[in-house]
Amino acid sequence: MSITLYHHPFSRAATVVWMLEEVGVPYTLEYVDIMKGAHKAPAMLAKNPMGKLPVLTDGDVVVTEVAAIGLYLADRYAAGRLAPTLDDPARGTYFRWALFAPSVIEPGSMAKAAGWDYKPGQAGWGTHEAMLDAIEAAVSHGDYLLGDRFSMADVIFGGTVRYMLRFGMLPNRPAYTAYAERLGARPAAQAAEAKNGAIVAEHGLGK
Ligand SMILES: N[C@@H](CCC(=O)N[C@@H](CS)C(=O)NCC(=O)O)C(=O)O
Repeated sequence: MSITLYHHPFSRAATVVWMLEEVGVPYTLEYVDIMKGAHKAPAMLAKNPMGKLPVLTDGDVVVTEVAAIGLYLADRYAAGRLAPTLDDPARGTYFRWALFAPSVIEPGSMAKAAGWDYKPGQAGWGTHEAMLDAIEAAVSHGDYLLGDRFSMADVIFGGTVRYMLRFGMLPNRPAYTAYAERLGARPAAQAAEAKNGAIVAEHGLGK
């Protein structure tokens, strides 16, 4: 099997590079020029009808959605290390926070930023304040979401938190920033940042 990540450094694919570095499997990065609409080309739409990045292929398997990609990679290549094993009750907490990122943090932050009018009891992401408190609770039981054990849930959830802190989409609560700093200090996170940065430089994107 060979892994290819269809990638642009200014997209959520940047977080998938961090995932791949944590997993430690060989992979190829395929640059997709989203500025020129290359993610909407027929060959890309055949892989992801949403016309969005990231897209990861592993042999004939196509995986989209950042959280799904992370959970897939951890189960397939790092079971028991980055994903709790099937019989480990920690899997409950692992899935809980991994899926909280795309189903609550992302739409909740978007709703807040765009000033959407919605009913918190009907919208799955609830109130913004409750979401902020839930994030704080999740990162306050130890260094990581599973306590002292780092997992792929931290890359999924933590990747979202790090991104949103960087762009001012979450308030700088001390528990958030301490968690983000712990994650950013990981060698795999730094290796990913270097790879993403090299691609920014190679394509002259930083100007
Ligand atoms: N739910 C998707 C979101 C993917 C997404 O929105 N990707 C953005 C880049 S971060 C994109 O491709 N935007 C370009 C577009 O929609 O045209 C995921 O978690 O992967």
